[in-house]
Amino acid sequence: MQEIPLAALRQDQGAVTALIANAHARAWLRECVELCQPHNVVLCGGGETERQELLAQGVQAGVFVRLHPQKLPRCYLHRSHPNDVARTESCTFICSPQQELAGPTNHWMDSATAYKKLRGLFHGCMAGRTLYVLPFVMGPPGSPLARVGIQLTDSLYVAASMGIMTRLGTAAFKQLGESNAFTRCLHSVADCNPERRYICHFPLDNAVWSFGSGYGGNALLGKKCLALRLASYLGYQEGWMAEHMLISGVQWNGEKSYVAAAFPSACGKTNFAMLVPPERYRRAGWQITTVGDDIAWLWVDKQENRLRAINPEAGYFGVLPGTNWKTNPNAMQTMAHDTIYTNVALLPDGDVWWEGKTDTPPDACLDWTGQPWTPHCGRPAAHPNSRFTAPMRNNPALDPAAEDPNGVPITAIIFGGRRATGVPLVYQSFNWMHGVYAGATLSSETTAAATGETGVVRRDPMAMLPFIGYNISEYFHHWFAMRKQMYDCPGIFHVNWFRRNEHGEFIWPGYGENLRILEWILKRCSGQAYGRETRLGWMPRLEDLNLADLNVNQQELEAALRVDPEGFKNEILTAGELFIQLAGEMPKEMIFIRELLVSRL
Ligand code: GTP
Ligand code: SPV
Ligand code: MN
Repeated sequence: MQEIPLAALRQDQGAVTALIANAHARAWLRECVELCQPHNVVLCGGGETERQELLAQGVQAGVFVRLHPQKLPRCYLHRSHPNDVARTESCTFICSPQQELAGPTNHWMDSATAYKKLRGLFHGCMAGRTLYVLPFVMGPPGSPLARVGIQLTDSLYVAASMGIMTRLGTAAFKQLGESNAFTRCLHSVADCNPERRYICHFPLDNAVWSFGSGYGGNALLGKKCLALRLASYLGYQEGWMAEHMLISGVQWNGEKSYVAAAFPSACGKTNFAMLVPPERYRRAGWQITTVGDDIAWLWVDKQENRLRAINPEAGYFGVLPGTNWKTNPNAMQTMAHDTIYTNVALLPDGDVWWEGKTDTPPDACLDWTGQPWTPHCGRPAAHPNSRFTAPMRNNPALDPAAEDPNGVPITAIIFGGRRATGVPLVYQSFNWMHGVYAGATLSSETTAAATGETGVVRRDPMAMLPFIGYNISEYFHHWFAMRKQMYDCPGIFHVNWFRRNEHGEFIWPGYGENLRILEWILKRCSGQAYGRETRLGWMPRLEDLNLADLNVNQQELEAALRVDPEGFKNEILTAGELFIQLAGEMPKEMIFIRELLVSRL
């Protein structure tokens, strides 16, 4: 951490040049300092000592509570403002001169209007505060896809979190060189007023201005803002893709395969990426390793014409409720040290708790807002969207290729949603085009990851509805066009772990047991498993799945696998809303596939 003297910055003196080795970055920092008028400017150079220093300062400032030093070494609790606990899609804008670029699914603001409004808000907003300069790289350094960003923020929580989630430090300037091609990320929590909250993306200027929120997806600008919204637009222009996908490695039958899976927010990516195989699979040598748990950048390599992927992030910002030693032991181990816990309950001994961590709740604790809590007080102890922020190097199942600049080859793409009824456990699309249709019409119940009502079924194309940084019809076109670069293409599958029985219980046990479905998926991709042709796609019969040692009601399981004609008809009808929304802009492939679906009814 290094203080940048304001006077030296204004005059662009040698001392500043030595610290910030890029003239464009210096000029932009100077502009932002003039605008925000911070009390002082501090450059974060990266590294462990600095991170500990930031965290210690955060404890002093009341931003962090230090947790039990033996049970949770170097772990901290952060309590957010109670109105700042999730992504706020209503305050998220794509800004461009023409609305055409943002398309029908994004909130749009004219760039000139947005800049004017935001300049007004940012003006003087950091008076008396410290501005942290955070240079970072998304992607393994040296990867052809790696991108540099610089975030300016007045939040210590954001500065500490960016140090976990990205490759943070002055090394970013080495990657950048003299180039002007870095994402300008300006951020202030200000007074955290949801009425004055704006997360504005300027795809044409490679910039993000975020005001009024400290929450992950709104404030850690390398993540959803850069690595999904801006990157998806860049990928569209340059012929690659940025997707809301996990990437995991599967060691099986002496082979190593990689899959990428897109599930909407809080629908199981982290859990699937860190899956621990059931006992019988472990004995047979199966192993799952994690490349990434939230975002994938995918491209087609020019030698083999295969789809490959990297994880642009360096850490996990994962959901806590429901996470425990049974459902996700790798996550529990990952967050056992050097982790920031956000909006969980604090136990009297300095440990933390959230719903689902243990079967029995603690007798008493402080809830996520810091109020005394007891089991029957009628409020949750942790916020439903409470999260952990942990470096990926803590993951005992980190894939050896997680840092490989050349990424990993993708054998299968899996789309999945959270649907209580109607949508079967698994099916395989007939081909790439049909798979793109399945992804484009993906639907899921809303979760606590975004503000608003939860449990409402909505269309969430490719799990990217909140993250497509440009026009959705161009985005679909791009998905179809990507096939043309590939010699062979990954199989595309659809899963639903969340179907419920008449008592409202999940039929499928999920978590580690999801490997049984993944086995069928991988075997389908290598021609080793049977698939029955149904209206929806290729589906396993019960006997095509390995269900040994699995304690599931046979009849319910058959029901979970079934496609009922009424449900299927209803899916086609409700997917029609998307077609209406896109009006005349829907790619013709989508229309043809839909016709084929209808004719199969
Ligand atoms: P984001 O970080 O918001 O993008 O979410 P994610 O897709 O990584 O979701 P995550 O894996 O964190 O899971 C969200 C919630 O779903 C947690 O409460 C999990 O315990 C629960 N969950 C994950 N996998 C399964 C599953 O296979 N079955 C059931 N029933 N619940 C699951
Ligand atoms: C999501 O909501 O999909 C997340 C959490 O992964 S956030 O980074 O806040 O977007
Ligand atoms: Mn996510």
